[in-house]
Amino acid sequence: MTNIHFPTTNHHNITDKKIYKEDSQSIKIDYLCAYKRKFNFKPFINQTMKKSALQVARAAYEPKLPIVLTGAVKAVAGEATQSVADQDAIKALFPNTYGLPELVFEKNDTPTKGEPINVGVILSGGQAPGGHNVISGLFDGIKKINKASRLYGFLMGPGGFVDHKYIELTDDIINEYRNTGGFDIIGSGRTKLEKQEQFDKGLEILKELGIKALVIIGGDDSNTNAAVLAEYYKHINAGVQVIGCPKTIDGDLKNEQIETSFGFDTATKVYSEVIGNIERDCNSARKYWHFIKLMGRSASHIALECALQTQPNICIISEEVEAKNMTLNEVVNSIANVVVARAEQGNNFGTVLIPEGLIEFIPAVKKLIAELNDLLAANADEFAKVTADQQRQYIIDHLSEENAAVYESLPTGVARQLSLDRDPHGNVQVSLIETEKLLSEMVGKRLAQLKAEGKYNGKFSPLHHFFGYEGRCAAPSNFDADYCYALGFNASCLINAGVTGYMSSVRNLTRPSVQWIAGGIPITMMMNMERRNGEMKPVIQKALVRLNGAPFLKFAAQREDWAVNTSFIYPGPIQYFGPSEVCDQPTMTLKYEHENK
Ligand code: FBP
Repeated sequence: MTNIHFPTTNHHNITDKKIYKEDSQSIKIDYLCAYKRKFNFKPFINQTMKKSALQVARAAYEPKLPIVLTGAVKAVAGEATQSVADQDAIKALFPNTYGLPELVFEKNDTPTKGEPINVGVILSGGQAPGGHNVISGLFDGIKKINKASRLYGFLMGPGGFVDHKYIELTDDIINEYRNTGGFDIIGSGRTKLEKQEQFDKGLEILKELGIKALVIIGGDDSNTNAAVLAEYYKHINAGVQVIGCPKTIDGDLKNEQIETSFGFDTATKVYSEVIGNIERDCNSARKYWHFIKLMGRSASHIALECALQTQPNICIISEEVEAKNMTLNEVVNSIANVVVARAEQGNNFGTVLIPEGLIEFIPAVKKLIAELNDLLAANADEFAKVTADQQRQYIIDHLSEENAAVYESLPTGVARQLSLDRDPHGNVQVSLIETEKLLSEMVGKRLAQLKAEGKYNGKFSPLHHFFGYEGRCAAPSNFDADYCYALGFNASCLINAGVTGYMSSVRNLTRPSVQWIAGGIPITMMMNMERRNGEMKPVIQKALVRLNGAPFLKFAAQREDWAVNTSFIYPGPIQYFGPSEVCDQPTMTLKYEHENK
């Protein structure tokens, strides 16, 4: 029986009537759907879920844990830590959780049986393959500590925590979701947890359910919030631990201690498969230039990894554009030059990879966005009253002369997108900006100019693609299935060790999973101060592509060859069963980053 809970003051438990029939290929699960009507959320409620053959086979996959986590563990503490930058400011803001030591789990010869513990879990932000395995690892971990432990999932992200919407995650639910993609077990959301009222409201439900630890599975912003929440609960002696887990397909939540965020592996493999297919089509038809935008709100890790896997003719790396102080026209010219060079060899086709965050990295646009952020934050009420057709002029009138000129020079659609609502964390919603079309249009214009000057005589037919949502919920690769399960299981060990304000850390990831190292990293260690919505805030430092890092250098050493020659690689789909060299490879980014370690 599954208990569903309503956010009423009395918290009536409505016991579901469940009909559960199973045959070899399909499972029908039908739940009384009062719950669905109330929350408009269906974690497999009242759905007929037919399963594909792969889903059925994949359900039987047993993720491999680091060997150390298969028995009793003890937490071994290292030296006290400090934040990556702005130490005084971060220390002052986190007096209770700053400077904690790194932890590594080691085998414990005396097995310890823990007390039952109730734990809450939240999925926060964009989906990433493997989230369900983090939850199943956490579930198995707390049950191993004590069978009477219970896991509660807050619905649709941090909002469910604040609004007291939750579900108890029981064995039968967890088993439905093992090794599956998506976040649909409890849903996800982008509500920003930042206000004391939210923390206090959340604490009410934690107390009511006897929850002693909360696990927040999210990206840099959500883990920043986890650190703030951990600090607050420690400060008020709430008796609740907060643990983070590193999630994001973008790959930008990583550092010396967190080698990669989960989901990056699977998502980049999915995109690389499709890019490879496009390359093969491109090489067969020989008549199109494919402009492919890839997700990755800020950092270009996804584009870079896909380039390493598929060897396209061009891949723009936003961080390089910024470092070289390039203008949009210079980016366009660099693409046009390759189109011309290929046309000279009779090759009027090619592939261009574009990171979705590119526009924000063009230095002039970056300055403009910084001023826009402050302007919109400071004048939010006034701006809300400006009619849609007057907004452009309002912005131009209120910007500095330099930024107003840049704003005016952008295509209207792009300019408008820059001034639209930010996500709750203050980010421009770059996935809505059609950079691939903007660039191909500008390249087309440049080529027309060159043609008029007699410098180009080719044919340019662009096609456009955007890959992002296609990869975020894919069935996790073996790497992500194992990594995520280990992160969740490891989180249960951190809970059992009694710590708070830590991120679950599993390292040594280019080695077989049994050799992975498990432990915890104080979240404050990853923080610095950044300007957000017009104010300086403590945040986890985003990991951008390092231009002196091995993955970028490998790419840079080969890209001229890839540009003119057709050196495409076709990675094909993720393989879940078969030889290890096909099924268990980590990303090239991870491999190259580890090569010299
Ligand atoms: P997270 O940082 O929350 O993991 O999300 C990343 C991402 O997939 C970006 O790549 C993309 O820009 C954004 O989410 C899209 O957001 P939304 O899901 O709200 O459309």
